[in-house]
Amino acid sequence: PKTIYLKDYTPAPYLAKQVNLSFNLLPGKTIVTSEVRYVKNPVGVSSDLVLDGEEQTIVSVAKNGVPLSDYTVADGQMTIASPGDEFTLTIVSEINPEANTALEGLYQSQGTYCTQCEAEGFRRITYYQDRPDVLSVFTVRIEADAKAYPVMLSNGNLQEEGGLPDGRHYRVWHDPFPKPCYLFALVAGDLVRVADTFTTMTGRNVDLHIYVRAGDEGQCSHAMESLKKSMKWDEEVYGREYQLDLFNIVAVSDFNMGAMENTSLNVFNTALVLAHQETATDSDFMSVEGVIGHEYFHNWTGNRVTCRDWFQLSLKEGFTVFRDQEFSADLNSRAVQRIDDVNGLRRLQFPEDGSPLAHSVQPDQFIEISNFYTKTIYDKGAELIRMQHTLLGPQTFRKATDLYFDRFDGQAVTCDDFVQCMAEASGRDMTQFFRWYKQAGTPTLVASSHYDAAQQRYTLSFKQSQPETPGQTDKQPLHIPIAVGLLAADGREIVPTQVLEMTAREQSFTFDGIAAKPVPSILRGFSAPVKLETDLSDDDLRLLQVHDTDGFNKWEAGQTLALRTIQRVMADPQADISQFIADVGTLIAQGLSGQGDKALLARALSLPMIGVIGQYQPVIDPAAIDAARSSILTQIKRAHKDALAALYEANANPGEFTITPQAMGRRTLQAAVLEILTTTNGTGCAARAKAHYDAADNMTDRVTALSCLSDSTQPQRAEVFADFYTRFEKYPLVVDKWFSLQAIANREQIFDDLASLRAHPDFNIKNPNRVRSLYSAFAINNPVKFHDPSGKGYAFLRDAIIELNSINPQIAARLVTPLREWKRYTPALQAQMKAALQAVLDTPNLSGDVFEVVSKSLN
Ligand code: HT7
Ligand code: ZN
Repeated sequence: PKTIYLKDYTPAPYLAKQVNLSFNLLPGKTIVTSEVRYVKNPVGVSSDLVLDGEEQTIVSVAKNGVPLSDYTVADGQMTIASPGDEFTLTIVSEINPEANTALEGLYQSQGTYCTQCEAEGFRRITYYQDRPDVLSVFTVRIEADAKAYPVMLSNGNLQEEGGLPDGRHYRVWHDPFPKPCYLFALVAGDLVRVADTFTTMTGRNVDLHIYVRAGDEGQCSHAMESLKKSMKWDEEVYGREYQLDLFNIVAVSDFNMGAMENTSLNVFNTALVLAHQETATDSDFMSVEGVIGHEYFHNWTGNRVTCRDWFQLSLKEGFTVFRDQEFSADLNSRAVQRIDDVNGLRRLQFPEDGSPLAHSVQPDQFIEISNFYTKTIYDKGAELIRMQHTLLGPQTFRKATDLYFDRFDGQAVTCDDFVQCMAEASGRDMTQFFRWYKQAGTPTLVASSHYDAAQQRYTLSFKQSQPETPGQTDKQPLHIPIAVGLLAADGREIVPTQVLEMTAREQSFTFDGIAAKPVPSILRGFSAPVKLETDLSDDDLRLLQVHDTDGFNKWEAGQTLALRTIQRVMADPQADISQFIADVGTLIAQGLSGQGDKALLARALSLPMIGVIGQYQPVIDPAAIDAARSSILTQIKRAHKDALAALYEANANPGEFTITPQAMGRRTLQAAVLEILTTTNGTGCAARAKAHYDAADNMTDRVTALSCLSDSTQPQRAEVFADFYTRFEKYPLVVDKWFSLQAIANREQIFDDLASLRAHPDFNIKNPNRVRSLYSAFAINNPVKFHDPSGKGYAFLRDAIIELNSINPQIAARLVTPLREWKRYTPALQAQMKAALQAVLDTPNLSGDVFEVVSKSLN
């Protein structure tokens, strides 16, 4: 496989003025006719036209209507030497969507034709310059059997439709906005439509259509409401209006990722559209809202202004994640949103940044771009935008984004262009800030403090350091925004949040007029994606946990105390942790008094997950972490059993389902309490969890009960899992949950359970959601059994990667993720993880996708 370098970028040799595509959808084959008007690019460096194309049979090629044979095809590219300054090229080719299990290009999902062209799927449809900087106006004609495929959609507006002989029909779609081919989409199937409208800020009416399979139309209202909220939010917060008269969303069951932002024809994984209280959890409802927002926001950040090349992927993804996070924060609880986002970053992006696959937000090289849809590009990328927002402040940031949209609408640009707009709008020099885009690895920030009573002066000192990452040894200091507030010993805030700008490796900041030694609240709102080390005492943290005005840092103080406690118990299982246990009692009492936000209390009562704790260990031993964590949970339960039971009852289901933040907060608090109450997995625990299941009138409560029973060996476990399956076997997304909730079980029989699940008639290796529900759930959310000393967990994953390599290389490559960080584990586990990776690498006919991640992991 070939490595592609950012430094080798050159503009496309030809511009595509107009693209006419015609699809004849036939049983067993699809005939694609592509007619493109090419014009030589004045800034192009070559005169040869080089078109990308894969997995298709060329039927004919013609230039200006005259058959052409003077071209070569090799290594997935067609080259036509010096074809002239302006000409029309017509290529007819044949593809086979029914046989396409990679789910890239044109494929079928349960009989519905659909496309996935980002990043390089368009080349599986026709020969074209498959790169994001070639923008063109597309007209698309689709022809198919009218009965089997009554719905036929593409981007833009419907221009023409009609009947044809032999029961066939056609539709012509035209998208007036030039776009790169990765935003092209086509859907044809027998789907039902849910319709609504939105009136834009200038009074235009936009038709909103969601297409789903018959029977699913009752599960679309949350997605539709989320779409309307997204459209309004983008107008209010960014001044961005939708430009076309129609916005379509289509939900399909077989999809490699969550969703795709194709212009005016978003294609979604059903998991991120369908939501009903009976079948979707609160967390599903939140994900639907967030991803509907995310794809809609791409209309401006990705589509109207797109990427020059795939090294700029974070230009659209980082910015759009930041936008969807802020959208969700505005609609729900800002502190809860931030806690969940940071938890995700620490659990999934920090490990990536510390692994052999660490890469910068604007990478310099890749082999397979689909492997670069990573937590770093998305979530660290969003943190980079957030820091710019923090540094500039909301008004100047808005000025800068206005400038960005005005200047680059209709263009394909770079991350440098974005940051330049930040610099121009603010008058700041952002050169040093740009290092965040180029340097991989999570920086460490060490904070210390000094109080000078005589001078009434308080000094905060910081040291920053960047770890070495593959190919990057010489790291320069970063420009780090550190949001800080100061509290007095009685908990009063004496200095409200201010942003300190750190630019040197070591830097101090002074606060004058401070009458007594304060307690600092550092990195409020997690103002930079760093690992923070402070010299705060346990008492300082306890003060912050109670009094900090910053919701994120209030929670963070409690988590730091929990981490310290876990570390103490890991070092000495008999360690005295009575103070920590007593503090948890205070939190429970607070909950019983009805004070405070329930969602925040639920998070405060939850110990950090094993994956997060591992990030703070020099060598990760999941079983040892789990033992300490379980011992603490058991002590909490024993000490506060009655209070916890009372808190559980006080938050019982009131019998009326809503998805307001308050109702979700109540459910999540009850779930956190039930998790502690059932932690010992005895008979009483199982009875409690079953009672929770029996009282449930919604999926959130059912999943809570199942997850509390998952590790159990009591008879109620089998009863409840069987009932759940029988009730919901017709709902694939719920069956996914049934698979996952068993795959995460930390119990002896797990490897037998996994084998039965793999052999279950509902398991389908070709469906990515089902694969994720078994394999990713196990490998990511069952750290103890995945890292079982027998190596059986690694072998289970290894076999799936090898099987999927030839079926769906993108999904196979993603499954490698939990093995990448092998060097962080104990020597015994390392050896087994490495052996599993090596076995994959030794597999014949390894796809480029899998080869890249496995070979880099082993480096
Ligand atoms: N922009 C979309 C990316 C995407 C994708 C990438 C590779 C393979 C399959 C894919 N499906 C969608 C998703 C997004 O970030 O909005
Ligand atoms: Zn995106």
